[in-house]
Amino acid sequence: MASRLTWIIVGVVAAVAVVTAIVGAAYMVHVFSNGYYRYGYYGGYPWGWMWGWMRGYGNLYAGQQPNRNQYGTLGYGYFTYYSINESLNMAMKLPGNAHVYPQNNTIVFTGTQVNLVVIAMMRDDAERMFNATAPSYSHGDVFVIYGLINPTIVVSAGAIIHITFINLDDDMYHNFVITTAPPPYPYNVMPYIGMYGGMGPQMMLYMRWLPPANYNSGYAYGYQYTVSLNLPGTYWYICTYPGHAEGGMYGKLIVVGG
Ligand SMILES: [Cu+2]
Repeated sequence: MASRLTWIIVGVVAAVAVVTAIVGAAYMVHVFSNGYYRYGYYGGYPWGWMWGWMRGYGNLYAGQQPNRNQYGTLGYGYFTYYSINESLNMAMKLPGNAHVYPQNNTIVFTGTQVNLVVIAMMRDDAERMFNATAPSYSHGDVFVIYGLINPTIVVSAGAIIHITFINLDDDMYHNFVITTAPPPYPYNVMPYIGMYGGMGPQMMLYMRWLPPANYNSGYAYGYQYTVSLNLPGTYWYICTYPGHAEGGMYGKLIVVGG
């Protein structure tokens, strides 16, 4: 009788151990495969996934609605892949309601629908490929928008801004985040714009970092989302990867009243 009870206990303990191991392994796969990309703005660590989830940011991934605040709305986001050639074509396909002023490094959009194709790459590559001049504050990586480097973008209040962000850099993570916090930016820009404080006073509309493009396969990571800014004023678009905004990976976004 005693030996039978012993075997039952051993069996139950073994079953619990096996289930724990399977669930634990599955959880770690989930964290490493999804957490890094979804919650890269927390630093890309596995516990960043937990942190984001606990703080209620557990929905920042393709197809769901990340956030909304008094400044505007960040709509549904989609994580996509683009061929590098297609990306360059899109980057130069100027919409009819965009007016480019290269001498002022400014693009003015009229109307209520704004299509913004944004490329991230190294400054020297951008200058060579687009025959453009980067602002003097740019030292490292930059944004290219319709052939201009870190241009000032002017849109109307309430316009629906369709952002297509593509990372064409071959060795760096980048994102495209809109904030009210002005330059100069510190090395670690995320606390500065209120990221760790949730929707802090200077926090705005954000997305995760995108991995570098793969030039061997010819594909790049992209993220599409829509933004609507209701309050006229001066905003900034920045990359939140540590050191990038500090090195000049930012530009001005002006929202004019209707
Ligand atoms: Cu960056």
